[in-house]
Amino acid sequence: EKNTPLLDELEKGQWPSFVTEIKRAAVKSEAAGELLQVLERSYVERRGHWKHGGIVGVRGYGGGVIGRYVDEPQTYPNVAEFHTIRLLQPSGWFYNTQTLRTVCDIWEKHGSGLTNMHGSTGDIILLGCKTEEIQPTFDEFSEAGFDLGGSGSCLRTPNCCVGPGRCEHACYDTLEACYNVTNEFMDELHRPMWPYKSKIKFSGCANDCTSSIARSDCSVIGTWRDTIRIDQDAIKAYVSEGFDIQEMVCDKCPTRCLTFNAETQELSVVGEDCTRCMHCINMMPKAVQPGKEKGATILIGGKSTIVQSAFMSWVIVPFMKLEAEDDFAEFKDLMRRIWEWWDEFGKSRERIGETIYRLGMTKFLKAIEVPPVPQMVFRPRANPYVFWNQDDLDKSGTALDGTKL
Ligand code: SRM
Ligand code: SF4
Repeated sequence: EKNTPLLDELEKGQWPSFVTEIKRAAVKSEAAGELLQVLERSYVERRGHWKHGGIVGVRGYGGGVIGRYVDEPQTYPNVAEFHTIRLLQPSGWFYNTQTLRTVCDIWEKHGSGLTNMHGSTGDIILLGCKTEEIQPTFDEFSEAGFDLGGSGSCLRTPNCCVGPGRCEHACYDTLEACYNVTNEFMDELHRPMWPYKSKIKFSGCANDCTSSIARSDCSVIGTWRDTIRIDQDAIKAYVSEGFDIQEMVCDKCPTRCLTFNAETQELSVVGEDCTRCMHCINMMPKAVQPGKEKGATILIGGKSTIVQSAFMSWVIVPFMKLEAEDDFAEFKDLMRRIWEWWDEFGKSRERIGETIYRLGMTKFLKAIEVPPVPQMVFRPRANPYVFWNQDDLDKSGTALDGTKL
């Protein structure tokens, strides 16, 4: 066992440590052992030792494997090639233990044994594969019922919230939608052909547990078309427990569409003013539920920071039903029209949101044959990750970290 004093420090905090996990893997895997050495050295020298790129992959596919090489292969022969393989995850990350064992067994046989379950797009990530082992790894996973995930300028692995699998808020079956749409677009997923990547995420309601609005080019967010349902007996039960409905719910409703009558202890809503934000439902799940006519809002353009800064996606279809195969067909048609326009006009490394930003929403809507409606947002909000609280500001208008505002 080699000395890794800096990595050892990382095991001392209160959270489970990736260092501990890599050390456990190193008992069986020489690659994992060498990975610890490379990492320790990077902390000492304060520089990385990984090179990125190179064409590696499996027959018939263009993406799914990302090339990684260490910059001193003679010193670290076991991680000289340390490629990453992405596998499509099951919707909602539901596995039985037998499936998990299969994943681990195949991966220990062919690779470093290290995984990242799950990567932040959603895939099963297998870390550290030699070039010669990529095809045999894929073949065996393929036999076991798995397929490669997305990487490069293609559709990335679609992802969904746990939805009706465990959550009463779900306004459509996110698991089915994700599975159905992923299967339809296998070609787009496996063969990079676009200006850059494109992501779809499915959230069952406006709580948006996949953070689709900030992390996907197309966000599919559950909603309802009619009015929230209120159970007045359950409202009274909340009151009797000492819950302050006026302060905690009505005063925090963004459109002030709720009224609580303290005398009758009844809650009422002006349906057309409600923006379906989920606040009242989150606060009183036993008393308030979504309406009955459920579906999803389709939003476009979310992404991270490069080219034009971070965008949050914005509404293009306020309501679409997502139940029957016909509904899914409508969604898939829409996606095809969107990608066709972007493929024609998008510049290299430009996400769809950035192409719309550059050329204008009018041109985009015309091309995808979606009529303008008032629910559409004028333009995306930028910087979804940066929030300033009053406490963070001092009187001179400088943030505590020194940034001039
Ligand atoms: Fe990412 C680039 C890893 C999820 C936005 N991302 C990269 C590169 C290629 C950067 C690099 O050279 O190191 C990484 C390659 C990794 C490798 O060698 O395997 C990389 N991104 C990852 C993963 C593996 C991190 C993780 O461990 O979870 C995630 C994919 C795992 C998976 O498939 O499950 C991963 N990347 C994301 C997400 C989150 C998401 O998908 O929900 C984002 C924000 C959403 C988005 O796409 O905008 C994201 N990655 C980026 C971007 C910025 C794109 C943009 O248009 O602004 C880049 C490009 C860059 O930084 O130059 C990038
Ligand atoms: Fe439940 Fe909504 Fe979160 Fe999905 S996004 S898990 S439906 S709260």
